[in-house]
Amino acid sequence: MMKLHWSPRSPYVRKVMVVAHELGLAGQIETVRTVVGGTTPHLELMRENPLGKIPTLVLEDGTILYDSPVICEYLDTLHGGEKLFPTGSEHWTARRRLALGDGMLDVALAWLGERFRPAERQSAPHMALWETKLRSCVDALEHEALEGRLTIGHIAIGIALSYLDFRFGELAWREGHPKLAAWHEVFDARPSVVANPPIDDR
Ligand SMILES: N[C@@H](CCC(=O)N[C@@H](CS)C(=O)NCC(=O)O)C(=O)O
Repeated sequence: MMKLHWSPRSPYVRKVMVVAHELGLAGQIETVRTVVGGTTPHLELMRENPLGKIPTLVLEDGTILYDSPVICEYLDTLHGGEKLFPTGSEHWTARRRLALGDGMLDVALAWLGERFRPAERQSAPHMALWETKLRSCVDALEHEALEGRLTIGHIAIGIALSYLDFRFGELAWREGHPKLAAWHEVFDARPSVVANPPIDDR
């Protein structure tokens, strides 16, 4: 078994788990609930991943892999079917979309962290900037042709939009984005996505 440092709150972990399910590999992964975040360093995790971040994957031979794009790409080497990281011209589109979805998560997590700070120490200009960026991403995504076969780019974007639902419902990102909303509804119903719901467990 591989061991995955895991949390039901982490969208990066969720992306890895959706990939594992899509590829039929979920049964080969033991998930270990690992609590990170806040200001307390997770010293034990840091021995495996000096960044102290999840997801971190430990292979059977002790090899350690992070971050989530690296783990997803590794899992994609473990099967003989159609690849989530395509080759040829599709490769760069999938990669760029992966960067876009992950970038949205990076912005959303920065914003979420700011919200957890005492109100008097929160930076309104930063929060306004992060909101503008997320809205810009959703606007751009409305014009992405996301139809077609599933790639890692689709999974990253689908997970990022679901994370907006989970933590930033007030953004109401579907408003004015009917194509994207319709695409996401189908994504959200995939068994791999349904099997890995985000849960705020503390
Ligand atoms: N680029 C990383 C981001 C991972 C990440 O930031 N994970 C969060 C949890 S959602 C984390 O571990 N935060 C703890 C910390 O930054 O100290 C990836 O794609 O895996």
